[in-house]
Amino acid sequence: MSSQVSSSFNRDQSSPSAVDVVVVGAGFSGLYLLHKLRALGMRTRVFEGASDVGGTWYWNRYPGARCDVESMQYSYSFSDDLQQEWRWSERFSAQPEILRYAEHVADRFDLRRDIQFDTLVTTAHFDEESRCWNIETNRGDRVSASFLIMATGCLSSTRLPDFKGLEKFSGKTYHTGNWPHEEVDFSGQRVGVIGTGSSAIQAIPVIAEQAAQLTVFQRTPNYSIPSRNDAMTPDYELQWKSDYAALRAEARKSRNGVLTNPNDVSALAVPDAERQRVYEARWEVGGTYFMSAFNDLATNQQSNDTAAAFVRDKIRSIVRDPEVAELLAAKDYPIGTKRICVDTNYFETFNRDNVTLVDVRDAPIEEITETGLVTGGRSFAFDAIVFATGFDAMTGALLKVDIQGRGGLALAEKWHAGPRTYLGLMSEGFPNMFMITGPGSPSVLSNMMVSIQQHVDWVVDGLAYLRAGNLDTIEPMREAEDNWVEHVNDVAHQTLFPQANSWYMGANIPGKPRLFMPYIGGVGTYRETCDEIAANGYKGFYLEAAKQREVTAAE
Ligand code: FAD
Ligand code: N01
Repeated sequence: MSSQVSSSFNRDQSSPSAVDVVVVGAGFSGLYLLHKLRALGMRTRVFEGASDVGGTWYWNRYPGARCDVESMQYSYSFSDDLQQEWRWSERFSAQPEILRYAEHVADRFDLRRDIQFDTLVTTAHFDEESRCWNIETNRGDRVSASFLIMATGCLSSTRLPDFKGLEKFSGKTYHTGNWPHEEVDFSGQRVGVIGTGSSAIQAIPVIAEQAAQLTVFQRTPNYSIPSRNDAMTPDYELQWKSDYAALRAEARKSRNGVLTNPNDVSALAVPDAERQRVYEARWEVGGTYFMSAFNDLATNQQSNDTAAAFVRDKIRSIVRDPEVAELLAAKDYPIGTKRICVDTNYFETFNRDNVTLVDVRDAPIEEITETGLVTGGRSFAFDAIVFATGFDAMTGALLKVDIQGRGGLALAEKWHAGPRTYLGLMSEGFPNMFMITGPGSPSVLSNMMVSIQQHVDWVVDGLAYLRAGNLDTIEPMREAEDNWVEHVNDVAHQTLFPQANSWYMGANIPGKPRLFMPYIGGVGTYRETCDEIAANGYKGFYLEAAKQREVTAAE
């Protein structure tokens, strides 16, 4: 005779509006969560604002959108059947293929039946008496859940600057992060692109091939490395698939969740010629591997200067007009401290006759007019304007929801001076609410597929632990959280990252507290910390015994 606790947390099992877990978001995080929670027997309901799965890859349909972590690595590892059967057609796959992959995962694991699409979660309040989250949506749903998991994405809340006169423009406007589903044809058009971040750098070369005239408005130049994207070769695919388990395990232990063949040597420890040779070799391979050329590019200004100078020289060698080349060459922040970009023919595009670069650093865009925009006293006329102006990253989607924890404390209020979390997974005062790849975790500094799966596994294992121990509440201790926030900050300040006005620092959103949000201690180290904490009975968390939860006896 053995005894086991009921598989369910929520005591109100008869009501369809009472579930064990509500998951918000059906991107790669939400999909994997649902799969795992089901396997644990949790009654789970997923809400998603979009009309289908895919998250980032549902929304970012702009021309040229693709991943910059190789597809053999930017994919789920939780199912060997899945990773063996799926075939990527390119080294860095394009958005339509990544979206098809997300759809395939939803079909293969029969996930859609528990996802309610076209529905935004607007409110989530913790009820201390029932120890449940009361959740409301913009479609009038009211659900009570024992656990709330925010899988809302770090780059899902688009940012459109508050340009004067925006509503006056009579042409078409687009945001890269909320691109239409129907094909956009720029043929014969005069197009303006505002922004030169990763999205713009991918979109500009493709738009330039279509448009009659393309004008790019640049406030801050970006460092970009050629992707050298190519068709997937059977050999390369086999190399990965024949050793997937070991390679994925290595990625999990690595610094960024990607196998980049890191060179464990300082850039200053080698002669100039050797350093140049290493950079050339990485430039030829392409992609973010470049940033692993030496072990101190993120921490030593002098080392970083050598990499930055190399990329600037490359830009000068590609772009024929020396003035344009100088404008495109980033000079006032260390390379990599704004998210490094990866491109296909970005700098080359400025050699085209139909492409013009306009520097708006000293002469900001004054206003959008009926026919175009005005900057530095000059007017530009357009048929279409593309805003490649980014996201309210890491905290934007979380704080759009009216989240209230113990005592009615609003998350926005608690985080008014910046996000405070324990491990980037939970925040004190908000029991039973988890964040996937939240601020304070490696998240956006990593191969997100690795970080997403690590978080989902940790959270779902945690729920299994609670259930096995007849516990129903988990919440970080204030001291553990304070120590973690301090640690995240300390580690960030051992690097050059805080120097840049990046979205990592919240610097792209007026009024947003300026602090480095992700955890830069490394994916492998972070995983060890999380695992140790779990192995030590969830050290730093309060765990509370279940209230009157039914215990069923079973043979
Ligand atoms: P998302 O994919 O952002 O999904 C979150 C979902 O939550 C969205 O669908 C959103 O609609 C939904 N949602 C949010 N709020 C609510 C609400 N209140 N109610 C209901 N639904 C809500 N990462 C990499 O590691 N490698 C890459 O190469 C890479 N390329 C990228 C390219 C682009 C263009 C962008 C924008 C990001 C890229 N990223 C990349 C980061 C990418 O966001 C992650 O890799 C990953 O897709 C995130 O998955 P997610 O499920 O956590 O979040
Ligand atoms: O956004 P961004 P993004 N006037 O914030 C400019 C991931 N991603 O969508 O730098 C003029 O980087 C702004 O200028 P400045 C990746 O993590 C990955 O491009 O603030 N310009 C900047 O140039 C990435 O980092 C891929 O001075 C204005 C641009 O808009 C993240 O998503 C592809 C302005 C915004 O750049 C976000 O990238 C795409 C104004 N008022 C995205 N306001 C891959 O390849 C803003 N800008 C994997």
